[in-house]
Amino acid sequence: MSIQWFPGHMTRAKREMQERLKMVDMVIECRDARIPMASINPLIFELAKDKPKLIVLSKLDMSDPKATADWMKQLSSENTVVLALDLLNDDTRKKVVDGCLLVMKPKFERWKARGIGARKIKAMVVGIPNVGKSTLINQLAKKKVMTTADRPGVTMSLKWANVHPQLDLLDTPGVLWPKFDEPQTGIHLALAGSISEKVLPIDELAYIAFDFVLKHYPHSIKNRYEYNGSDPKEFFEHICKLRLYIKKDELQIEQAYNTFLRELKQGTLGPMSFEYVQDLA
Ligand SMILES: Nc1nc2c(ncn2[C@@H]2O[C@H](COP(=O)(O)OP(=O)(O)OP(=O)(O)O)[C@@H](O)[C@H]2O)c(=O)[nH]1
Ligand SMILES: [Mg+2]
Repeated sequence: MSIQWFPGHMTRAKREMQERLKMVDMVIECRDARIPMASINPLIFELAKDKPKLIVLSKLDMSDPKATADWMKQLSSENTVVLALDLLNDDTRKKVVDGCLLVMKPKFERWKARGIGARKIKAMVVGIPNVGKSTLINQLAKKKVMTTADRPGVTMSLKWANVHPQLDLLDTPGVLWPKFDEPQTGIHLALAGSISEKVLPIDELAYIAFDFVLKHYPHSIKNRYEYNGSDPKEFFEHICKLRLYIKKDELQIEQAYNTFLRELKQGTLGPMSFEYVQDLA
């Protein structure tokens, strides 16, 4: 399966982000807790590699708690602090501000040694589409300063927000990269909703998703769809009958694919992750 999705605004955004990176003290990298590997943007990762970094694993509420705990350990390092958050419900403001202060501490100390007083932190919020960058900024600002929606490609330009006495945040558009080296990456992005579904062959993705869920979370299939078998064709036909996706005696199989993928992506089947530390090569 070959997946490509790189709208024009992303090329522009990448160029602008490269410019603005020089002016910021640190980077807040939002990743989806369900896909902490596929939601790394290698372009940004490379550009920002020397900056202090706070990684925020968003959508904690939708992820597999065990898998996310493993990722938090795996991703922490000397100049990287990792938080896992349900951005909509956790005490996001306090945790993110504390995380920024912690990761900036060595820099503050260097400034102090050179006689420069502590000043407001300027942080750029980066990440692939739909991971919650604008949501995080709104939670910090305690009001809706950025537009958010459950589809990729909502934010189209860079915008500063004054969110806290110690912190200014720069919202950026979700940026992907022109080509995925690993087809697996594209599949994971699609399962989590960070790539437009229109660029994918829906039947292929639905079959892959079914096999994955059956392997890792078999109970969710049983509970949600009252299906006990293991045959994808039979499963999607079963959904058609269960949900009455039938027109003139014909099963509307595409509708079953769409329903299953949508419910998976929205977390209706229960919390699950699509990537595990154990699968790292
Ligand atoms: N359940 C859950 N939903 C979240 C969380 N964080 C964000 N969302 C939802 O995810 C969707 C995308 O959020 P946005 O803040 O628009 O994402 P973005 O990264 O700014 O997306 P782009 O601007 O398209 O790059 C919205 O519907 C949010 O409500 C979370 O922690 N848990
Ligand atoms: Mg946004």
